[in-house]
Amino acid sequence: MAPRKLAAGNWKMNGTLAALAEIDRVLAQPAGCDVLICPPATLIQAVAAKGIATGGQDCHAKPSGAHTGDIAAGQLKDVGASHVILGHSERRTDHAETDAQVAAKATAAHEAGLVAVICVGETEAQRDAGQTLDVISAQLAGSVPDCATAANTVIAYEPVWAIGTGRTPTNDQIAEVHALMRDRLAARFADGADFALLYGGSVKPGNAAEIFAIPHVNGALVGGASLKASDFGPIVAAL
Ligand code: G2H
Repeated sequence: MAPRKLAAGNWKMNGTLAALAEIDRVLAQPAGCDVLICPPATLIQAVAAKGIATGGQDCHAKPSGAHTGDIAAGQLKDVGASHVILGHSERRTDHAETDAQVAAKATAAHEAGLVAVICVGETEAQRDAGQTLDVISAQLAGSVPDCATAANTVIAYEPVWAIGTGRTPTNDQIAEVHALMRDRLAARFADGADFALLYGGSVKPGNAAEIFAIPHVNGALVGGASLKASDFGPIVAAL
C-alpha cells in the first residue's frame, strides 16, 4: 500500500476561536489528500467538530496523574483528536525533550489510538559538520517506538534551520534525507515502505509543488503557512 498523502497544519501557539473560519475556507475546496489541522489544545474540540482530522501538538507519556499543564493522549482522543505531533524541534529545544521521551510519548499515543507524527531534523551546525544523516538515523532509532506501524505513525523531516526562517533545503538535500528515512524504516519495520514521510520547514504555496515532487515526500507539515486558508489552500491543492 502506497503511503497516503497528507497536508498537516501545525498552528503552534497561534489561533483563537476567530481562526476557525480559516478551516471552513480550506474545507470548501476539493482535496486530493488527507488534511490534518493541529491547533492549540484550546481549539482541538472545535476543530474536530468540523469533521476534519485534528491533532494535538504534544502529549504526556502517562495516561493521567499529577502533571500540571500537560495533556494525556487519551484526553486528546476524548475531544476528537486523531493525531498528535511529537518531538517537534521546538519541544526538543524549549522543553529539552529527548528521543527516549518522544518514543515514550509515541507509545502512549498509540495506546490511546492516536497517530503519532514524529518529527526529526538536524541543526544548522550538525548539517555544516556533515552529520545530517547520522543525526536523522539516531533520531529515528531513538524516537520511533517498536510499536510503530504505517497506520499509527507518520514521520516528519524538519531541518531545524529551515523552521520559520523562510530557508529551505535544496531538493537534493530533502531527497537524500527522505531516501535515508525510507531505508531505515524499511529495514526496521515490516511495513516501513508504507509510512507517510512529510517534509516540514518553511513550506509555502510557492515551493509546495516542487517539494511534493521529490521522491519519498508524501506531504508536508506546515507551520506559518497553515494559519491562513489563502496560503494553506494552495498547498493542499498542490499535493
Ligand atoms: C516547522 C513548520 C511546521 P514553518 O516547524 O512544523 O513550521 O512551516 O513555519 O517553518
